[in-house]
Amino acid sequence: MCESCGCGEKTLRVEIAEGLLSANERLAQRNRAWFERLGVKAINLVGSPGAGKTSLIEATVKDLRGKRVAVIEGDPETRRDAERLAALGIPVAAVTTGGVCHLDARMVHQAFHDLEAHRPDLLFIENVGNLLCPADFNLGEDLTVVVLSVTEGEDKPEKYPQAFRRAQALVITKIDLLPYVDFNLERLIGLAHRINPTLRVFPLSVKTGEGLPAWLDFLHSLP
Ligand SMILES: Nc1nc2c(ncn2[C@@H]2O[C@H](COP(=O)(O)OP(=O)(O)OP(=O)(O)O)[C@@H](O)[C@H]2O)c(=O)[nH]1
Ligand SMILES: [Mg+2]
Repeated sequence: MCESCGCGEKTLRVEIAEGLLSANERLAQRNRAWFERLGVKAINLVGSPGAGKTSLIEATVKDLRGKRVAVIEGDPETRRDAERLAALGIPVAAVTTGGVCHLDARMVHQAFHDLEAHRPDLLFIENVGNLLCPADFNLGEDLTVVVLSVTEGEDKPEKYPQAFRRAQALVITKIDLLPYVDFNLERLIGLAHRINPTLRVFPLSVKTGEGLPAWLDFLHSLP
């Protein structure tokens, strides 16, 4: 309740937010059932702007053998990342959120209508670049993967715990830059595991290819 005038504004805002989240949750469950019916593994990539999400998808698609891949590409503005990926010849559905800081289950649902006919085995969903809002919105994915680059600092699990809590895997990108930045890989992994002890961790570089095989093996091993 707003303390100065008693208008109830805060209560109303909380009720609207809770209503939106539960509507999202219902649609996320429908997405999940849809993906399961088609045998699609949906992977929600969450990370800061420039963490290397699109580059990771590009490198994965180039090296992943024997799997049909499709991508839902979320961006606040422009279709640039979607065009980068479409250039690799994979089906891509672009979602331009118009400044909204996360994808939601409805956006993913609508986008997947354009991809369903391709019958992908893996569906990458590149969320809008940030570590905060996407953590609150279930999309119906099988896996959430946090993508964090070594240029961002190793304190991120403590600052954005919800994203790390939700995730099943952490991809640490740009390890080719480790000699040039103050970044303690072990400390990051320790902090991430303190929040989520079962988190699988994949340090890698798409520039040198180091670490990519372990990530690809992980994708191949998904049930
Ligand atoms: N050195 C190095 N640079 C990388 C690596 N991965 C990505 N980059 C660079 O990092 C920059 C950002 O990469 P993107 O893949 O566009 O990042 P993103 O997370 O998709 O960014 P947004 O979609 O804007 O949120 C690009 O200049 C990439 O070339 C890496 O492993 N090593
Ligand atoms: Mg991108």
